[in-house]
Amino acid sequence: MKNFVRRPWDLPQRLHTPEDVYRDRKLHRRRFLQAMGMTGVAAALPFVSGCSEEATDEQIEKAGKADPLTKEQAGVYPAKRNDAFDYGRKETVKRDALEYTNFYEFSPSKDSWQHVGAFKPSPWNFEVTGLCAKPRTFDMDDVYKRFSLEERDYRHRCVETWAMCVPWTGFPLADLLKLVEPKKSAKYVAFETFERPKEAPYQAQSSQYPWPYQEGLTIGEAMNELTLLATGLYGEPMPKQNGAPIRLVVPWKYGFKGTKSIMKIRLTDKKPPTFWTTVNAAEYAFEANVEPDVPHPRWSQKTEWMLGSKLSPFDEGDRYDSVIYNGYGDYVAKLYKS
Ligand SMILES: Nc1nc2c(c(=O)[nH]1)N[C@H]1C(S)=C(S)[C@@H](COP(=O)(O)O)O[C@H]1N2
Ligand SMILES: [Mo]
Repeated sequence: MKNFVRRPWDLPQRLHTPEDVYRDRKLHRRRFLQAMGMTGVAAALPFVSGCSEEATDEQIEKAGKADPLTKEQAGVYPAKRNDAFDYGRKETVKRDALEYTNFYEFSPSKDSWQHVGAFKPSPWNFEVTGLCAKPRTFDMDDVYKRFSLEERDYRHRCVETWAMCVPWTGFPLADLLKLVEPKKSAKYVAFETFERPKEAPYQAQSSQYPWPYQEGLTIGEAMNELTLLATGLYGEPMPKQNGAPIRLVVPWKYGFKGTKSIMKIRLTDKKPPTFWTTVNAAEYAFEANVEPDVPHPRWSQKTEWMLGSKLSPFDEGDRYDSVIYNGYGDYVAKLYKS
């Protein structure tokens, strides 16, 4: 939990946070206090809450930073923005997207940035295999040299109902698949991450889970122009906790499809097993498109809340109605017409 009211001896937040963010947070704080019935005199009390020290933006950024930029990377960031995409909402504050993440290999509690210290995302190779004419292995310098990277503003929707709007740096997965020349028989693409219990503490602790994390798409979904392999976030190389050095981004599907830290891409004729369908098929389907009218067995999917907008678990946050295909129907609805 966060400190909602700073103590007199703390550095004022505005000294290390851009002014608009600071103003935003103050607004949220006021709303929270109002929701708790603490207005007027009570809101002026300096010790309303204070469970633990709030990390600074710098601490969070530093914890997630991979190695210094290589020559190849340095030329890439920030990549040219693709203006065809915009959120239609306010961009999520960087700090919030780096602080609150799902990356079970490190932690089941959204705080992976605190547990990625031993993770080594470079050097990094990933192989592309299976039903294709030219299987091959890429290292990250290959990726930076061979593909044309761009920045895209995408909405992201987690199956747990939180959402964010963030600028990814990446390139269409289709560009990579074309290079390896998929065979006609390839109907699915499977993605797999690492198995490194020495670097990933929760992977070491939770042998009941079917590591390594795996996901899959149909070949049509994988070739769709929206589907990205992302190497960066907010104009910089991908923070460790967001999936360094390369991850999948599939913005019309629930976030768990977006495999982080990919080590294998495999073309196959069979629907691949996936991490969450193996853990709980009744709750996490293979297709996993954002569909507001299809409730999760334990909660409604009709609305979503924006990361960074809740100041306590009791706060509603900024809520929006969820949209079919997360609003990307123009690009993908055709995939699901039978
Ligand atoms: N390897 C791996 N990839 C993963 C996950 C994970 O636990 N492990 N979590 C998924 C889930 S549930 C979501 S919502 C997104 C979150 O991406 P973000 O933390 O960068 O916002 O990553 C997905 N990719
Ligand atoms: Mo998620």
